[in-house]
Amino acid sequence: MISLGEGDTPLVKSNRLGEELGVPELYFKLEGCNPTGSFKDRGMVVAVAKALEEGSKAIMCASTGNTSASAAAYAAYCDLPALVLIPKGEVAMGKLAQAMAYGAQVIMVNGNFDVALDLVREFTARHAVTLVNSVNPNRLEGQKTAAFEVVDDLGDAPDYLFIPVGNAGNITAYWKGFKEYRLMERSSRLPKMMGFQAEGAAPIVRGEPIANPQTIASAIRIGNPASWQSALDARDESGGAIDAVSDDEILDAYRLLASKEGIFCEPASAASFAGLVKALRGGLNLAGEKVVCICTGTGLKDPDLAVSALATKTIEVAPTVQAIEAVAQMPVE
Ligand code: AN7
Repeated sequence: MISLGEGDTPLVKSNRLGEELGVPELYFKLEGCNPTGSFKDRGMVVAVAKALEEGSKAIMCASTGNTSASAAAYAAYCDLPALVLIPKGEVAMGKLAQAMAYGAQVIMVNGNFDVALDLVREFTARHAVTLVNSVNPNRLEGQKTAAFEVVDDLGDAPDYLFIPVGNAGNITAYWKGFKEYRLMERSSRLPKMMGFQAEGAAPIVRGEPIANPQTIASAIRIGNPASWQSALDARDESGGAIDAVSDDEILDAYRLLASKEGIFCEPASAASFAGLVKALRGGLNLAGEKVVCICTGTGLKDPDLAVSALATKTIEVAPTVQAIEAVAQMPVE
């Protein structure tokens, strides 16, 4: 009964990178087109609707940024107070600005995301406040709709789905969605699920929690994912893989997506495409396969990183046409 217009995001066919990489059927799902700029809105709308249904008086989450932005927006829309715990100094400016603008109470914790999530679990166990992190199953019910949309748009499930992994809720939700659609005979097959963590925050790949996760992709700076086991299940049941990509690989992917496809996503989002590039370099042949990369959030979330990482030089000129002619880069006439 509530909506800020989440879901129904575009599935865009690659115009350049797919051809260059030998993956002619490559698609990008633009989750940055959701109302708060990330996929979190799909799950948050359901979590908040269910909270209202149960007569909840407040919601709470821990967040690397996007969950807090989304929770704050739906709380504002529904006139519920939102409490958001964020790791101090580790959340991108755009996301912090959103939580503040929507009027959430922002509580900075001296600790990382994993610590903040433990605190939220403890707090919500003691008080009548609804936890809206992805350990709330209603979140995954909402997020699985992205898998439905991919199948609806392609006419069947893709062969491969590449997706970033942080707390591992989203890979769990997609796999649930693909399986349910298959069961309902809306698709004839299931994709291989290819999840990617950042190298310095890759507990699933390493097989143990990481106490002090580090990566430039702050959204997936998570050392002890809540949906760890279900991510392994998605990998194993689908015959896919969960691997790590370095910050350099993430930044290369981030630049390529923007400059060669017109898709400006945030660094964590670029882990999916970085993973695709890595898999191709490792010898995976995707020439005849339908491949979807999930772009989980918009690049505008982290403008500081964009300006520093892209390091494109800007030019200053006098306000004359001649000065512009002297510097303009254009095809020769
Ligand atoms: C852009 O906002 O965990 O594996 O607290 O913001 O489902 O955690 C965000 C995660 C990928 C990873 N891409 O998804 C949070 C948070 C973006 C993200 C992920 C996140 P999950």
